[in-house]
Amino acid sequence: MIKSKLCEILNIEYPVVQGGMAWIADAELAAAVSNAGGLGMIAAMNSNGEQIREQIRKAKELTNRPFGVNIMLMSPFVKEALDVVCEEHVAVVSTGAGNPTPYMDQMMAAGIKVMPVVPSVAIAKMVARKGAVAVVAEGGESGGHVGDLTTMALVPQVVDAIDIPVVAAGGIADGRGMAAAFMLGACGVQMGTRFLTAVECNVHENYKQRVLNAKDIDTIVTGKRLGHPVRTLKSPFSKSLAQREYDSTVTNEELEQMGAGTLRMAAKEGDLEKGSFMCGQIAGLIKERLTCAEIVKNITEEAENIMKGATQWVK
Ligand code: TUI
Repeated sequence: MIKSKLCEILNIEYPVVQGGMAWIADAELAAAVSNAGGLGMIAAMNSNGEQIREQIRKAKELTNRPFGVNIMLMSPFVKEALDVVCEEHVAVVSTGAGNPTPYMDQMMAAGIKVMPVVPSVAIAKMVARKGAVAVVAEGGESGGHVGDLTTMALVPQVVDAIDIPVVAAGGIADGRGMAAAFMLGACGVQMGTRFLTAVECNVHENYKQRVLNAKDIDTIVTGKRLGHPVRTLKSPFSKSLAQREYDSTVTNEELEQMGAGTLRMAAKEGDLEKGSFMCGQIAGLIKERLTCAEIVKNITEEAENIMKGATQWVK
């Protein structure tokens, strides 16, 4: 049994957090992960306050265990999202795609445990100073909006820089990755791509199939020119976007316009031509559909066995 400080702080059984994937991480997925003993996360993404409230209430009906909400800070509805998570007394809030420090006082005053996703040591230090209970150090192997550093380089540097628990994210989908994260000093893992193909994940079937069929080199990062790099599966859409990024006759506004609504098209409609299939580099490792309970239990047990066996290397 792996018990870490993260389990104590978040009141969970296994140190496994589900990433707050936009258009994908709904109340059903979050509740399934929390019922499995991990920490499920509802993605607030670009939803308005009432839509977020509905998802939170649904999750409360589906689980008695703690769950969280991920607030995407580029959303036009950040203020509404903050008010709703406070009113609904959500146990944990993680943030992504921006600096959450201006919003942390409000959440902490409402008793929420704030666990920001950070792409660098500087932001990790900032949020730790402000009162975060833990941070998720997310490497650029992950899907969606990515930072520059890899998980391998980021996690130990964040661990050394702050004295609150660090959760590793990016490129982790099995017990080997989890054990490696612990060796880097993390005390938990967050996974998104792994939960994409979970039985309880309501993402479109075409999206699941694309993840299950993906090879190691099947993802691409676009959006660097716009200041928000995003990792997706290679597709007709992402390849054409990548091409246009290098075309100086295409304006930034045109590029932004090209991306609008494409994640919804992938997640809800399974549009293989026009959709943006956000996905991490570890997709190549994911070959089966498991329940959230199997994912959480298997990865933790596998990590435990690897860590127990690690003494074989020490003579
Ligand atoms: O946020 C994520 N992953 C995401 S958000 C998202 S929705 C989206 N869709 C289209 C374009 C952009 C976003 C899909 N995937 N992961 C956590 C994360 N946070 N990665 C990087 C960051 C981050 C970046 C900058 C956190 C803080 C930060 O601060 C910069 C600053 O100082 O403002």
